[in-house]
Amino acid sequence: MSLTRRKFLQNTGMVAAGLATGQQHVSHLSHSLQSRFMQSKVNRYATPLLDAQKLEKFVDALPIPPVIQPRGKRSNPERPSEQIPYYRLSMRQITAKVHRDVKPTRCWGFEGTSPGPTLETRSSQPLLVEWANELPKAHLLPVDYSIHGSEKDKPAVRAVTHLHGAKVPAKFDGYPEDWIVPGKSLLYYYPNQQEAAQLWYHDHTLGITRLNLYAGLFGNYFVRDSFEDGLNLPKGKYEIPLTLCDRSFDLEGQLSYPIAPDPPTLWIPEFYADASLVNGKLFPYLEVEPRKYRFRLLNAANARIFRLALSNGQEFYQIGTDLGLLAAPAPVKQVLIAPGERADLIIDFAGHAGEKIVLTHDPFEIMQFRVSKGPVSDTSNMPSTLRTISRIRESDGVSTRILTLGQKLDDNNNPTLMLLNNAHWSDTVTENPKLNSVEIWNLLNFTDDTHPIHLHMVRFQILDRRAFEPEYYYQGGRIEYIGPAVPAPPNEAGWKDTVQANSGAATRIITKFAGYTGRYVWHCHILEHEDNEMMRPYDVIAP
Ligand SMILES: [Cu+2]
Repeated sequence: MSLTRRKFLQNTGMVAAGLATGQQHVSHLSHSLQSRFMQSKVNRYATPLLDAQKLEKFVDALPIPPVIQPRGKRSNPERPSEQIPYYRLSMRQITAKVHRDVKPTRCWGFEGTSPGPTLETRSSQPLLVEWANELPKAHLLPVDYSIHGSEKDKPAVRAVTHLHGAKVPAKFDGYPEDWIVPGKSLLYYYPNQQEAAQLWYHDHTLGITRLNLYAGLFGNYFVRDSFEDGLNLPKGKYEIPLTLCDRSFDLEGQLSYPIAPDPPTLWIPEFYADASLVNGKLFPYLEVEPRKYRFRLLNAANARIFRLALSNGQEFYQIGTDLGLLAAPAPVKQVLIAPGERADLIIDFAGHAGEKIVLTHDPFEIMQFRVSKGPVSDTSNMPSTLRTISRIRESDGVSTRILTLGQKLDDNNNPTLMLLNNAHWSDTVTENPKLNSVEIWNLLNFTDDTHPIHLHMVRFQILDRRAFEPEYYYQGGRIEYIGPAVPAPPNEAGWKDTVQANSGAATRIITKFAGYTGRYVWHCHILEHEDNEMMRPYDVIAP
């Protein structure tokens, strides 16, 4: 335990209390405290900020990241006689134009763009990616050396890429400690033995993931399959990726990330800004035809949960979740998408020829759709049933793990770190499911935040969410439910890899640990939380 951590524990009396009850470290931050915290410690920027809301909106066309082509073929590490596509994606410092009236922004991207290029592949088509760190030696953003894994003896610039949603052998998963320095690269093998889905690649370096993603290190990776092809969903120029993240800029157009001013930590508990980039642009517009479009949404923000709707109140359809299609389209008027999650949407602009429709997040405008006059012919289809999703039966679960989501506070009730099951990253592994076993994980959230919890390697289903009384748990480890078990709504009833675990609720997920044995991680996808201990290794062990 570092001195810093011990000091916090002693300051808050958590060491003694913890020994007495076994339930230490789990604390509850009230809304008023949280807002006081936000005012007192957050929003500290080194330089004045650009008021992005004052920029002229909808003056830049929505960029679509290019699709990357393989550089050639190389041997499959599993079957050396087979030649498979080989890609190379290099991380470099670049400049980007985020808006017509904002000066060019220094950021980090892959192959010269942020978001990086989109990788398109097919189910069961294995491939290799060489992730090359060609970044400069100095970080773009202030590094907090008091965070675990990010101490002064580590080089400031480190990177390791994880393919979110991929079922891959552990050594190619982008383990947070497998980072490399500028000038080095990692050759990763992706079997793609999984169904069609929107995956995404992003940095996962221990202690600085929030900074590396903020700088721009992420991109999309689509797995396609013949089943999905057969549905005749909108495709080609009618299928558009929308990658969202919020950012702050200084008056020179440079990325600005706030720091807490009090030593010893620069860490802030969550990053929020009131302007959002879509595919790297602020307030872009997209010209569309009066017909159906398929939008592949990705929330790549550090902490922002987007509540997306259309300005005309129009209904649209969610047809897929993190790991592929739902059983049937779910009609929605808004969609709530947390960091790490994906949403596959169909919006039908037929009947709206000539209109301008804005995609909104609560009171904020995100982007504009300009519907052309038409008429057009639309031969695409949105079937009323999409596919069969067999539910994993609760009775197949060999065990239920109770896992707490908590935080530690300092004397002033400011969060100092976030914890899963009261354990630190470096503590002994406690989650060790057997390969091909089914487990239920019951996530008890003792904080005021929704935590998007992500498990690597597996796909899971949401069983239910249910309010519980924290006091009973503090006092005796008893889960006292105080509300009905609410099953996942239709638009969450598919295969997931990230789940919104809401405040005061027990969120139960069920999964079969199919795939590979080895060491993976599970963590909160609020990147400030993930970097400050809300991440744990887990082992899939041989049965
Ligand atoms: Cu969290």
